[in-house]
Amino acid sequence: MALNEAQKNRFFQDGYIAIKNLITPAELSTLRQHYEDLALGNVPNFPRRHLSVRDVRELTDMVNARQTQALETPTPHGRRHNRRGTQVYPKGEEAYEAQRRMSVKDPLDAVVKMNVPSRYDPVFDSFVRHPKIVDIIADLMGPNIKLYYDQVFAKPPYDRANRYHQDSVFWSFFASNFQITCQILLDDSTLENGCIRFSPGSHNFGLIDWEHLPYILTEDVLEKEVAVPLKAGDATFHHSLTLHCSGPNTTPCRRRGWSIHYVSAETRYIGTPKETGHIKNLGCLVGPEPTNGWPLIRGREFPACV
Ligand SMILES: O=C(O)CCC(=O)C(=O)O
Repeated sequence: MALNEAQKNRFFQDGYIAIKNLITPAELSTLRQHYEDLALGNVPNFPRRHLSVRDVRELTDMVNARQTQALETPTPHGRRHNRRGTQVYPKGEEAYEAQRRMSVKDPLDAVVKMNVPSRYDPVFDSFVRHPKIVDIIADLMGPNIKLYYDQVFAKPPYDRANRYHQDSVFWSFFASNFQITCQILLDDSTLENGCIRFSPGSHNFGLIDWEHLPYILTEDVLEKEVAVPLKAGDATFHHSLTLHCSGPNTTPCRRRGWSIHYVSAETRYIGTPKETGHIKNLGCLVGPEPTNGWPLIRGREFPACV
């Protein structure tokens, strides 16, 4: 057992736990080096479509803004949050609009997100299978574990806040709403550079769609929000129903968090044809179809499941 009873209880009570020093400084520096190789195009088979870079996203934002102008003006939502349409996000990004539009000197600072590094890099792959992570997942989820997906939230200098969400809202093709994300910090995360923030106990609210989100994020719920600043090499583990967000990066330094999303191998896949097409494009399958298509990390597979 990797977690003690108190840690397990805390995960199921709050919907998340933080683990200090999950990886060693040497492991951290290897991961950073391999991240750089992927990001800078030194890994020839890594498709560029798996990288979101700032310029492209800013353009996309501008197009979206034109289409949803009525929703774009933020209004206060509690003391420390704003609301844009039905989206609730930490305050503070507005002050950094000009810095966000400045061109970057270091190409790594253009990266907003990297998708599925574990599919293309043996070091990332070895970590998604590493007992020090998988033992914790097994303690919380059971012995049969698959990898759904992994992604690096790179949060470049002056990047925007990440809105409040439940991961399960994006994953309706799974018949269960219990997946677990392990996020390993590749840089120190602080209140200033947009550390992750959780709404403790919110995994007990059930699945909440976007339309209803602002009505669950009431003043009393938002007041209980817990920001979790961590050192590089530390990690958080969170339930896929736990409401979470991250603040804007108000600093000139990036804040990378590598999120590894695990799913129980006993989870039925119920995706529509459209979702199945989307999943095939994501590049996270090892089989031809989503049913029995995701990489087995530990234990065994089940019929009609992932
Ligand atoms: O790092 C972030 O900003 C957000 C992370 C997140 O939403 C996740 O890992 O599910």
